[in-house]
Amino acid sequence: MTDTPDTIYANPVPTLRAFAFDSSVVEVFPDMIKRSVPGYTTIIAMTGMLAGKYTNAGARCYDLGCSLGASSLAMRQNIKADGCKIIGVDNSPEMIERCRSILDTDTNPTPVELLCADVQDITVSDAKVVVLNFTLQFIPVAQRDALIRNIYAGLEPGGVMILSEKVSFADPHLDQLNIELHHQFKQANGYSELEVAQKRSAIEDVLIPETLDQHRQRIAAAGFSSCDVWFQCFNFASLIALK
Ligand code: GEK
Repeated sequence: MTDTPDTIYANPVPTLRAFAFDSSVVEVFPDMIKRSVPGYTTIIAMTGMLAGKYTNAGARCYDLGCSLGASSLAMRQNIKADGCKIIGVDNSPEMIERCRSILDTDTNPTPVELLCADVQDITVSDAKVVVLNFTLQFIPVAQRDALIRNIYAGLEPGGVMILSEKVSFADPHLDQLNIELHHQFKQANGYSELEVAQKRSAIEDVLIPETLDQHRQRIAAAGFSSCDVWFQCFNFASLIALK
C-alpha cells in the first residue's frame, strides 16, 4: 500500500495553527515522517534489532509516543523470546485508533497493548526496552528530567533506553548549517520552500530540540551507567542508554 502524500502545508495557510497530531496528520503521517526525518527508516529498523537483542522470555518493552506503531512493529518482528509484551503509548486518540487497526493486520504473536495516555502519566515497570523515538522533543523541557528518571526507575538492570531526537548544536554556525541541511533534505524529498517554511513556523513552539550534551547529562543524572550516540544524520540523532 502506498502512503498518502503529505500536502498539509502545500498551499499558503492564512493563519498557521500550532502543529498537532490530529486526524489530518494521522492520514499522511508515514509519508511525512519518512520525508522529514533523515535516517527514520534506519532508526526504526535498528530499534527492532536492539529490542531483539535485549529481550528474554517474559520481557516488557515500551514504545512511548508510538504514533502509528512503527517502532512497536519493528520490535514485534525482531523479538524471538516467549511471553514478551509491548506497551505502546500515545496521547493522540486519532493516532492510537489508527495504530490499533495497523497492528491488527500484523500477525506476529507478541502482544501489543496500546494506551491513549500522556507518557508523563504512566508508570514504566519491569521494562527491558524503552523506546522514545522522536517523542521527548514534544515534552516541555522542564518536565523531561522527571520522565527520564521514571524510565530509569522502571527499567530492569541490564535494560536499555533508545532515545531518538531532533537536536540542536551549541555552536551557532553548526546549528545553522544543520538546519539548512535538514531543509535541503526535505526539499530533495519533494517539499517546496513554502511547505518547509510553514511547517517550521507551525512546529517551532511545539518541538523544542536540545543538544546532545544536554541529553547525555540528563541521562547520566538519571542514573544510566552508559550512554552514547549510535546514529546521527544532520540534526537528528539516536542515543542508547544502558541501566
Ligand atoms: C515513530 N515514535 O513512528 N504523551 C504521549 N504521546 C505524546 C506526547 C505525550 N506527552 N507528546 C507527543 N506525543 C514514532 C514517531 S511522533 C514524532 C513519534 C514526530 C506523541 C504524538 O501524539 C505523536 O504521535 C508522537 O508523540 C511524536 O517512530 O512526529 O516528529
